[in-house]
This record gives sequence, structure tokens and C-alpha cells, in this order.
Amino acid sequence: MDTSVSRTDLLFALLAGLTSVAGSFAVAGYARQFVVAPIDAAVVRATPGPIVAFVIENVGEQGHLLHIALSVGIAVGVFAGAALLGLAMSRRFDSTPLGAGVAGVLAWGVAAGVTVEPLLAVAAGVPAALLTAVGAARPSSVDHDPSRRRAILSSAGALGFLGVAGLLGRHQSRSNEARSADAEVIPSPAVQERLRQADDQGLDIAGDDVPGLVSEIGNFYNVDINEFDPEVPADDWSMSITGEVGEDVDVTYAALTEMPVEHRYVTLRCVGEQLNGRKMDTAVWTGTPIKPLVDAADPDGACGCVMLHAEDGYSVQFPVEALEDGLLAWEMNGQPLPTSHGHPVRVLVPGHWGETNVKWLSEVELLEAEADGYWERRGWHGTGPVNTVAKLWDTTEVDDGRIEVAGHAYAGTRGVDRVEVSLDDGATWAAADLSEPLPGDDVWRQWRHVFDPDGVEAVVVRAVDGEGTVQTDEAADPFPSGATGWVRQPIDR
Ligand SMILES: Nc1nc2c(c(=O)[nH]1)N[C@H]1C(S)=C(S)[C@@H](COP(=O)(O)O)O[C@H]1N2
Ligand SMILES: [Mo]
Repeated sequence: MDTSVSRTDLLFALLAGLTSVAGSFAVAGYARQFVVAPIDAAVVRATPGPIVAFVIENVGEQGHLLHIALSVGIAVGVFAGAALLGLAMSRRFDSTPLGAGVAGVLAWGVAAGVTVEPLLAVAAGVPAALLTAVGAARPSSVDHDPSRRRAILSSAGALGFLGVAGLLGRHQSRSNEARSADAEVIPSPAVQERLRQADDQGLDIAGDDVPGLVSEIGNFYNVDINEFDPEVPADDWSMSITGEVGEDVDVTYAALTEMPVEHRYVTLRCVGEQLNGRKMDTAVWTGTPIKPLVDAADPDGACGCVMLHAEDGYSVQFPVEALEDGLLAWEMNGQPLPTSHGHPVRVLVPGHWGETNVKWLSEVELLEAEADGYWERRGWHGTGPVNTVAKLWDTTEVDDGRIEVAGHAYAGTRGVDRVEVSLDDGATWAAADLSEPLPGDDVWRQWRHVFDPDGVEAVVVRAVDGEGTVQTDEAADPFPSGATGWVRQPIDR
């Protein structure tokens, strides 16, 4: 009786691992039901803060690929492990069906356990069982050739299956998308009116790289701790106010959307973005003020602070005062809140960094003592007011060789009073054209400046906020509390 692990066993285990993951992808597509999704969520949660910060700053968007690759690797390894166990069992008890059964049930169990989708998990279990069966049905040890042939045929078959599963999974991903169809609706007249106002007040900018005063939903930046967003049907959603309260409050989607409706222009900006980065956008948000709900709960607690919780395991803690003018939003630019922006309800916290604007909001917990939320546990300090910034997003040559520079400026609830441009590295400053301020306390403005580039080496731009404070020129990295400094752009001709 042979129970040692051979190279052939390892090959079949690897094929089982790959095809099980592929099987799951074929039926689930790139979605939360794919076995890699929950593993990825666990990887994200387990990654130490300094590594997360390093990846965000240095690798940026590709960071997603890194942790997805790691998660796929883990998934393949786990299913390969199930197959190895099956192979060992089949040898130990001299029964191929037993080994295949053990591998299949184990693979299915793991997939079902992590995805909570027992039916779809069959697509991960079957390939593991099949490849274990083929790998276990080993000919006598004197006869080497048939076993090699089987290994080659199985590898070819498995590769073919990977290809087919890839196509099926892509198709599935598309139909998932079509179904969740953040399907377009016609905005209410009140929202249409605001979209038109934003359109009218936008500056006439020659370059294409500066979005309008309202960002298009498809271009609005996105920051999620998970690769796969939670899917929360509006009918299943409710939010509770708990903890140090006189009265627990629970509100359903139907009840929430019956409350007084407001449409607000609100800008969001991520604390993790570079000084001249593009994780800053504005939308027209439709929702209802959160304050009456918080008041109804009769909040208490020594710290005067709240922890907000979300369906994706995200949390953030800050002073309850910050919610004073907060909005519980269920529409963005007149569309139901898209999945990636927190469907069905997120909170908007005026003037604070993006991370306080919790998506898929589920609970507002009044605390007795301060505690760290998701990012703060990883070393960030991003729960406070945003820094003032003027971005330079476009440089375009206009008529007779002159150059137009343009961008957006944002200073949270302090508002933007003016934007200044220097062509001599800060010695002298000229006022840029500014878009008329949109109504609202937390919204950016567009700026634009045209100049003759003769003798100009670089353009420097800075904003002055509504309190008269000039954007600081002291340079700091995004980590831990947001980038500072002035954007400086060399002019090369
Ligand atoms: N539930 C939840 N809320 C969240 C996040 C998240 O990952 N999960 N990311 C936060 C961060 S860091 C930012 S900058 C904003 C981004 O919002 P957006 O993706 O709608 O642009 O959402 C915040 N709210
Ligand atoms: Mo963020």
C-alpha cells in the first residue's frame, strides 16, 4: 500500500485546484458568489495596515490585482489540498470512489461554506472529485506509460476546461451586470434642474480632462475595502441606531424614503489620494437628513462619538456632531444609488474625508469610548475635515500659443473663495477664473487660467478657503492624514 505523495499526485491536485476555481467562476462570474470573493475579503481584512498604506501609495489601482492574485492562489491551494487528501484516502483504503468522494465533498463544503451558495458550490466540488478520480485510478507501478499519458490528457482536458470556464464566467459576469442593471431611470424634475444648473455654471474649458461641476456616475471615483461589493436589495435594507441611546431606532428603506427629501451637491475626496490625484468628485445626492433619526434615539455616551457600520464589514468612528448636517442618500444624479456607491443607502458627512461617507450603511452605534474604525486601525487619520486643495487637471494650448490650465478646487464646508496661479514659482500670484458657486456647503468649484508661456517654467496653483486661509505649501504624503502642498506643473515647450 502506497500512501506517499508522488509528483503525479501533485500534478492532479494542482489541476483539481485550478479547475475547481474555474468551475466556480463559470457559474458565478466575477461576483460575490465566486469562491475567490470571500477569500479576498478575508485577505483584505488580514493585511497589516502599513502594507495596505504602502500599496495604496505606491501601487495604486494595481493593488487590487495583487490581492486578487493572492486570493486566487489561496483558493487553488485549498482545493488542491482537498484533492491531495482524496488521493491519499483512495490509496489508503484502495478505493477510487472513496477518494474522489472525499475530495469532492470537501471542495464543495469549503466552497459552500465561504460563499454560502451550496448549489453553485457544486461547480467547485465536481472538478475536484473528477480529477481526484482520474489521478487515483493509477495503473500498476511497473507500467509507467499509461499513467504519463493520462497525466498529459488530463492536463490538456483541464486546460480546455479553464478556457471554457473563463468564457462562461465572463458571460455570467455580463448577465450579472445586466441584472443588477443599475438600470438608468429618468431623474426627477428637481434633480434635472440641478444637473442643468451645474451644466450652466461650468466654465468653458478648452481641455478635456476636467470633469463638469457634476461628475458622471461612471467616472465618479470609487474606493472599496473589498473587491466585491455587497448586494443589498432596498426591500431588505434597514438601519439601526444602537449603543448608548435612550431608545433603539430602526428604519426601513420604505420609511426612510417617506421622510423629507433634499437634493444636494456634495463633493467627496479620499484621504488616500495624491495631492493632484483624481479621487475627488461631485454628484447631486438625494436623501433625507440623518439628524432627526439620531435625535429620536436620544443619544448618550461619554465620548460623544459614533461608530458607523456597513454591510461589507467596514466601520468608521467620529464625533456625533459631524452628523449634524449629514444626509442619508439613496440617489446619485437622479439614479438609485449604484451598487458600487453604497446601494441602497449611504451617509454623506459634510466636509469630512471620503472615508466617513459610509456606503451600504447598516448601523449607527453611539459609543461610550472612542474606538478605531477600519482605516484608523490601519494607521490612517482620515475622519476629520478635508484639506484645502486646488487640482491642476488639464494643460492645453489654446489660440496663438497661449496655454490654458484648469481644474477643480475644494475646501469642504469652508468653501473655496479663490484660486491663485503663479508663473514665477510663488513670487507673484494672479486670480484664476472661478465657476459661480453651486448652492450647498460642501462642493467644489472649477477654475481656469490662460497665460502666455514665454519664459514660464512651471505653473503653481493654490486655493484660498472661505475663511481666508491659504492652502498650505508644506508638502505631506497622503498617509496618514491627507496630502498637502501646492500643485506645481512644469510647462515644457
Ligand atoms: N461601506 C463602505 N463605505 C465606504 C468605503 C468602503 O470601503 N466601504 N470606502 C470609503 C472611502 S475610503 C471613500 S474615499 C468613499 C468613496 O466613496 P465612493 O466609492 O462612492 O467614491 O467611501 C467610503 N465609504
Ligand atoms: Mo477614502
